[in-house]
Amino acid sequence: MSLPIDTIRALANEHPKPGHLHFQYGTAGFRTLGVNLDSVIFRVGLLAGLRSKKLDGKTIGVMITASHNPEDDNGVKLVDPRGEMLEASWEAHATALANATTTDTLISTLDQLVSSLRIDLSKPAKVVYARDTRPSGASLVASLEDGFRALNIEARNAGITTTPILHYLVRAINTKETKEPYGDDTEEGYMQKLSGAFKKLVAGKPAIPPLIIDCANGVGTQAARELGQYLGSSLPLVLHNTDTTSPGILNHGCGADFVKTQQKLPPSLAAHLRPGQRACSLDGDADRLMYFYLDDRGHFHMLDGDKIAALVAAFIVDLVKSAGLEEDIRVGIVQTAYANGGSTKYLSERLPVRCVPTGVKHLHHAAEHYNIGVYFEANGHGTVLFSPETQVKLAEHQPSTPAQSTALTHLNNLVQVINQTVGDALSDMLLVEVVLAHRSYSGIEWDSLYVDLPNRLVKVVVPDRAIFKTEDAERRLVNPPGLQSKIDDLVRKYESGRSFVRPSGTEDVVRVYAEARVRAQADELAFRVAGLVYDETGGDPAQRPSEFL
Ligand code: G16
Repeated sequence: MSLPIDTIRALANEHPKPGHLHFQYGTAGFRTLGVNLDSVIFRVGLLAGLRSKKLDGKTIGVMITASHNPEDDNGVKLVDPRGEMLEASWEAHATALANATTTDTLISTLDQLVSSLRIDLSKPAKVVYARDTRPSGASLVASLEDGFRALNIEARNAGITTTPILHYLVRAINTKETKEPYGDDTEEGYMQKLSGAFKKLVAGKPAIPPLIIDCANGVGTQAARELGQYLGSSLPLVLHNTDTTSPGILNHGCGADFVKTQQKLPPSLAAHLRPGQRACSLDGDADRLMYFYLDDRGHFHMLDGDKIAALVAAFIVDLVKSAGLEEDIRVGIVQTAYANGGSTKYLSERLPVRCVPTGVKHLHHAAEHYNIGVYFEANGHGTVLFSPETQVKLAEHQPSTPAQSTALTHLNNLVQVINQTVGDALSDMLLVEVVLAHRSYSGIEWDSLYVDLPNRLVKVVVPDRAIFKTEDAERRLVNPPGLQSKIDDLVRKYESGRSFVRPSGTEDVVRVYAEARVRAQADELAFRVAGLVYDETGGDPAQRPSEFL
């Protein structure tokens, strides 16, 4: 069987590639201004079909979202059959297809892929797809559907939903009628699975006070609303920033990325949050989660992905011990260079900790090496993985005491409440609430597990971020030459100083992270390193990062 060239040609001609643009499948798929993505999304439709055929007709996911980015951006990522990110070797194929300059080169690139990857075109192709609430989403879905039509792909539209729900659906569809079904392959199935396990985990605990959720004016709004109905009084949710239709407000002055990068309360919550009350922010596609609270003096305290990892990992370790399984089950943590030095110290005194490059795909794979792998990026993106063998062990282990039995039941319910396919703000939120309920912690006790080193993240706009190359899990620059030693010289001047520079995978900027013993020093170090980066790339002196200098 060969490619349906005529159909592909006719449809591809309706989605021409803009001549001047180069696209790259990066940290989170393709991501750029929504108006530039028509051809890319059409071609992703084709690629999803090839991927499914290559995997013997397993269902592949396609999510149209730009997550925490501004509203005008959009993007697309592919999801592999177990709900994990697209296999890394296929990222290059995605990039090649996206950059084919004409319909003819697109067809020849497809042909090459089919033969080099030995894809049997007679196999079926199945895809499930969804989008977030961005205004450009509807027309991009139409482009994607043309891609499906071109290859005669059986496609299921999951509508407007969160990234993690799409990942859930992919795994649920592919594990249906297998020995390890992930859940009913519907949004209701997701809600029931998570809320059901949550209710079992908090049964008998004192009533949980209401939790404020900042929905970032994004797609998390409707999912949180629905989840709230399933949870009922087990966890009262109070939703804010729920306007998904007014232009320009998605992720604007709110959401998980705002909280993390600004390290402050979304202004829209100021009138609603009482001292001591817990609140959390989702990002634009609800795969990141940040908690926070105000203390008695009204000071803002952020509980980020590192704090979530510390809270959750310690709880799981205790349960494993109480279940009598500490000799059999090894719990480990995966972080990135952004992890606060305070968290790394706290965690590595208790557990094995690995550092990997930014991007959930790297963390996910590293976490698979543990029996239970807890991975979180500081930005609030993460989850917990229970290896298949561990899940069997937990399901089959015979406890010898009532205490062991209780701990084992909790662990089995955690397996259900956690969305193990990818970081999931709503699932992570339930997980956090479970631990807080079991520990009788407020935000204050949670926050006091360890003290964060003051830190600062700065974006630098440079002419070409591709010249920045890193090594050692992005902790050191190898290019431009000589820049790392200048950074090292600066860092040495600051007590507990640490700084690194990496090109963003989702925005056209270079990111600079710095931390130090005191706030002013962390700020100063960040801006001085940003200045070095700027000078190195020959930017306009008028736009040099100048705060605190
Ligand atoms: C995506 C990835 C995250 C990663 C982030 C980094 O987030 O899924 O794992 O931390 O990009 O972005 P950058 O490379 O720009 O620093 P999201 O939430 O945008 O999908």
